[in-house]
Amino acid sequence: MKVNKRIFLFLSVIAVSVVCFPQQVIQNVISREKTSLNGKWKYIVDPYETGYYNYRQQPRDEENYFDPDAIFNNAKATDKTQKVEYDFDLSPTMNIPGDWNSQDDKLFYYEGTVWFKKSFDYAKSEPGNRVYVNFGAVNYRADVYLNGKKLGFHEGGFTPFGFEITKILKPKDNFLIVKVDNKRRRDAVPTVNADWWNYGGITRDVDIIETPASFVIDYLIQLKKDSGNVISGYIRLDGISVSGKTVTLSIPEMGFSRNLVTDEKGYAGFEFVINKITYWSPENPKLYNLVIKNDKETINDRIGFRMISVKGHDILLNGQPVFLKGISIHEENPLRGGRAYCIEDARMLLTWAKELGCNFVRLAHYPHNEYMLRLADEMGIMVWEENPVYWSIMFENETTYNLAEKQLSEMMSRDKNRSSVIIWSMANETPLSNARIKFINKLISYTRLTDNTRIVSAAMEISGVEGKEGVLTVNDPLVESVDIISFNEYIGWYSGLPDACKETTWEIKQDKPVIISEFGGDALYGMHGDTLTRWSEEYQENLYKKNLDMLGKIPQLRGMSPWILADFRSPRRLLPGIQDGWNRKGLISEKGYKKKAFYILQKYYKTK
Ligand code: GCB
Repeated sequence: MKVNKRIFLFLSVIAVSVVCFPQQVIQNVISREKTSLNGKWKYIVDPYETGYYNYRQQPRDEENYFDPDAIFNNAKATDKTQKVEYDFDLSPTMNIPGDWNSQDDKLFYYEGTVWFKKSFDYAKSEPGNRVYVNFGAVNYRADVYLNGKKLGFHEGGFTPFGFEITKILKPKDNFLIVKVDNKRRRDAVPTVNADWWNYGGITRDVDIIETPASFVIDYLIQLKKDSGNVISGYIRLDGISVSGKTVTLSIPEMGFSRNLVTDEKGYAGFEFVINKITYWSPENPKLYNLVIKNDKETINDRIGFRMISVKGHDILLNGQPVFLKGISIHEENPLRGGRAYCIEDARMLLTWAKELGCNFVRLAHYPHNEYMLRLADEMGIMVWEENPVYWSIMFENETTYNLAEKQLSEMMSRDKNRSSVIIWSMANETPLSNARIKFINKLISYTRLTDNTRIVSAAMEISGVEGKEGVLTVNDPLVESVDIISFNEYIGWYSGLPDACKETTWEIKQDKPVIISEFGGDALYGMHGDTLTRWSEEYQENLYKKNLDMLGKIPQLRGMSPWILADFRSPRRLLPGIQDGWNRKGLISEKGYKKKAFYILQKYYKTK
């Protein structure tokens, strides 16, 4: 291959910039001034990453010349002698947001690189304004280019990121190109093995956000820890002159309004006493309008105020003991067989949870889209949010730790204003080792330092008590570090038959509340048999009955989130005619039909 020839052919266009732009996470993207880039995007499937690596396997975005073979350059042959081996204009389109697996049959099992392109014009409403591009999430790694310039990359499939594009944006004919790569990696978070579909693509909203030269990039507002009437938080400006600015914060319904003056970093903390607050709760999910006014911008949000804590065996919501009637949920719309991404998907899933009688959901096993949290706020559903530290990630690897902490911090940053979020979960079913306990304890320290108002937990595993037949416990040093002891148990499915529940007792010595973060078993909707026939609805129904009887005897039991609301896709589930690529532990089938066990749990929750 002769690189020189290529340079010659495209001499008219000079060097690509490799400077990356800082990543910025903007608080409350949903209610900002924005232009959606959702809709049809062109895409090119590139399994060998030809558009990214040259034939010496060097990234083309590190070359110091214009390379037409670099797909992010969106090159076009301009005379008959030229050769360009791709063409977005001749390529198919796909809906964004949306995973590629459910939109193109050829990509159902695909794990690799797909390039996406969106062209757009953009006229700023004021010349001095700044402009950002924001992605709700891209699974798993995104390399982002605008008009041939690299904006940067983001790793982690479930959290938002964005870049400022003020200097590159043109009024006409911008082309935004994203290289999306969902190859699983041993050192990534999550790692190569997980029990869910590795949906690839730009799976959440893409927006252009326009802001004044200095703008409120972030804010926090909540009840101060251990206080029922002190509202505290901060606002933070970003821009060139952020010092000494006045920003007004008001909650009209409380008759509250205050001017905050920023320090030299653009930060203004606040703390004020409000004596009459209607607390947010599942029974009365009261949200207050919050208005933040800064010079030329107004930001609106809806905020609930509530206290959550643990005391002895109890979980206290606004000072009162509460039982978490929950269900686990994957971010999937089973009816569509793809990633859930919009408010309608969220409404379907959370309405099912409400019908079941839930006041709590566990959003497993990674941060779900923001609509879920906002709707949970509105519907009065408490939420467990989870970092994708799942099974056997590389606990001894520093890169892996950094990736885990980054995703945790992005999740916490996005959802810190949601009253529905009561629990930050660090991990799920991770194998005991020194490296792992160090890793998770470090995440816990990070979490507590960042947010002292919520509860910390992790889904742990169980083991037998030595010398005591049929007695189970949680023998994991993590029980000392978490606020709530949560564990997954599969008695009647992975261990023994449902009747084994009758012979099982629990010995949990810590004076902490206990949540069963998972239990359950598979059933194919419409398959019937006796209570011993695997995969039948009757088996699952009986398994629920027996487990609920057994778990009810744990004195510290303060909640549960059985596995799982609806059947979900998993490449690990291979049994033809029954699983066909679906994990069948749903209480609702992939077509939306309720299985018998649904009604058992619903009845149980009525008594709670
Ligand atoms: C578990 C995992 C969950 C699986 C589930 C199952 O323990 O936490 O991700 O999907 O079991 O169905 O086996």
